[in-house]
Amino acid sequence: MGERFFLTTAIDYVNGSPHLGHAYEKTLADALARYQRLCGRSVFFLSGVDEHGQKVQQSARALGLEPQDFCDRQSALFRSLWERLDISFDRFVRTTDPLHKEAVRSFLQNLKDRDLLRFEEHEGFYSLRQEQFVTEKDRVEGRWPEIFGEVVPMREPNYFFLLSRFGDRIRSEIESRPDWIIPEFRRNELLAALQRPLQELCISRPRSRLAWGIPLPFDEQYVTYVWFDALLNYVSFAENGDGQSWWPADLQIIGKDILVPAHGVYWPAILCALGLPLPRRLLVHGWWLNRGAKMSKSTGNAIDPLPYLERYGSEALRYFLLREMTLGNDADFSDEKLLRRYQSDLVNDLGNFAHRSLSMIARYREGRVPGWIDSQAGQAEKELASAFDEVAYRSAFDQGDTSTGLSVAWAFIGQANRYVDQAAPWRAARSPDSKERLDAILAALAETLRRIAVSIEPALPRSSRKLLLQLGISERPLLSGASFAPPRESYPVGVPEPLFPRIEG
Ligand code: ME8
Repeated sequence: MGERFFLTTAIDYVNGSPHLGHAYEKTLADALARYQRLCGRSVFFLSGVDEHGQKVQQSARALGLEPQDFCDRQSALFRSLWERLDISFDRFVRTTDPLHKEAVRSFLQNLKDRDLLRFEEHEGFYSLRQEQFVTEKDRVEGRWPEIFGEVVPMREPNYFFLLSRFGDRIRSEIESRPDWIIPEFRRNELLAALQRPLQELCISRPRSRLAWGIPLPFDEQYVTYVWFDALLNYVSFAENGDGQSWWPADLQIIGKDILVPAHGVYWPAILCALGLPLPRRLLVHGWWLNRGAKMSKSTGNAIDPLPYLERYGSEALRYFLLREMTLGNDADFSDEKLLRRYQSDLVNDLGNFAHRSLSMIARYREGRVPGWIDSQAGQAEKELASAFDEVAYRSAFDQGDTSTGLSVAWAFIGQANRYVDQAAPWRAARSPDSKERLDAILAALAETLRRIAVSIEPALPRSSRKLLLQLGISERPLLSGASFAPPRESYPVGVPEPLFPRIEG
């Protein structure tokens, strides 16, 4: 077993259906998990759904369903979408899992035993949408920000986690880790937020008001605050079939709306309180927008990935999401952009190169790639051999930057297509004196196709596998095998079949 890599995603609320924003995050995590496997690491990829809380209870009621039945139905919806998108998680979290409920209860008991919880009456304001107490300080120009939805006055005795005790500690932990958050400007935002004194965190909700949650182990009249429950999934599910915890995570992927305070303040404080290490890194992505507005369940402008999956297939949707979003920023989704990427990058660049290469091998050498002879390589083959910038590719994927990583792979594909045009194997095929030249070109093409298949694996796992199988390779690819090393013996390849059918606009 090689080095280990543990990565997690946010767990999605099941009160609505999965939308394109959720699909992006899971695809991003999947591409990075596949990249780590490509580097030879042993990967544990954890993802799942967040099933408790008021919003879930309300949505279930609105449909006349029991919350558990509603969660079963919704979770299946998320899972089946991730299967269609080839999301290769190793474990799927459901916070209603008895294992998780027991773990949360024991964490709470631990905090209680160590006097890190206080029971007191709290009088203030409560955001119904965020399911949390808010304070006067949260008002912007006298008004409650829209993200809070309806805010009502509330007076209620509750349990509070003594968050303020951990402010200095988490500030210094984060200050000492310059690359703890990607991108860096998010780290600055978090450090700015940590300059203010921390309020204690209310971690309970009275059962009389909210029945759908994990009961506190020491007071059954209360259930656990949904965020406290949800964050703990990362440690309660951190076991990957080997009986050991993989915590701390190497990478936690989340959207920008849940950095401050959830993953940047509450989560490190909870970990410190439990004596557990912080995650090694957080990757904070931006939002997919629909005509400039964040898509979300509550505003009803969410884009359903299904029709796009049906029209373009999972590979195209994955590629588009990974390529089009600049890491950390927001991006506007549009049908035209997706169609453009599909036609130019997938049909014309990748599909075309694969098809031309395999067709020429079929036509000129009856489907056998000629064995490679070093002395036959000319300048053009040497340039092609060094055309894949593996260092740039690795450094982009190591930073979670799939867009740059894929642009490196596509620069290589572009070079491969130019090589075909310049080497013009059809000309060599017409001249009986050029047999050796044609052999060298065809062997270089097959080898280039193999390297391309390796480099696209994180984003396009199906196409990668199809191409490798056509080249007679069934083993799992490794990035260490992406350098130019064409076989010296001749070998047979499969019949070319189009990877990406043309779609009319
Ligand atoms: O926040 N574009 O769940 P959630 C990109 N259950 N990403 C988006 C997005 C968009 N338009 N909309 C949402 C929750 N996301 C909690 C998480 S983790 C312990 C608990 C991202 O269903 C969002 O940023 O509202 C988050 O990372 C994830 O989808 C789940 O959002």
